[in-house]
Amino acid sequence: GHKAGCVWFTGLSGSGKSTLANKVEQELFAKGYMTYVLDGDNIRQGLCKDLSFTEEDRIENIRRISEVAKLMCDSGIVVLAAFVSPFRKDRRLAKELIRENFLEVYVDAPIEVCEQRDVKGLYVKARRGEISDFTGISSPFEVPEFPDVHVQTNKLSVEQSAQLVIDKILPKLQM
Ligand code: GGZ
Repeated sequence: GHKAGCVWFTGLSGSGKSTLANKVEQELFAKGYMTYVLDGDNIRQGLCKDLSFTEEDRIENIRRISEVAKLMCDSGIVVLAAFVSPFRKDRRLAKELIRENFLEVYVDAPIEVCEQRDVKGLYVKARRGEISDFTGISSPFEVPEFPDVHVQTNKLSVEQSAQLVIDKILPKLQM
């Protein structure tokens, strides 16, 4: 049977994490895998709605998500987790907890590009000081040192980016 795993997407707001996670999910689902995308949209309104964007709350956010992702992996699902997850230590803890078929994907776009995209208008607000602790502006992002996949979303199409991820995760799921 198919194996489970977790692809963990990390990057700035607007770097393309959720878009890429959804594309990868489509591809894996088409191959018969059970898949699920976890992202801010389904986590921060429910499980983590009590949490803000302070360092402390982001740590707790990622901790809870890691525990959920682990349970989902145990049940046979390939979890696509798309969170800013700005701290190296928390990404390492996620990896150590989940263990099985864990892949770290650095979804990389220069902040200028993310800011120009400004899909949700959050960068404008952050620049005006209307949002505090905004990643890349008033809160740090620790660039992954050794990601399993480094995707430059301003240079590749979504399809090309997804292919890079698929090429790395499929062999693990098939082992
Ligand atoms: C970063 C923020 C913030 C602040 C709201 N900093 O582009 P988005 O909108 O859809 O993704 C961002 C999302 C980040 O939530 P995460 O749970 O992924 O963050 S973390 O892993 O750091 O816990 C952004 C929106 O929420 N958002 N305020 N201050 N992103």
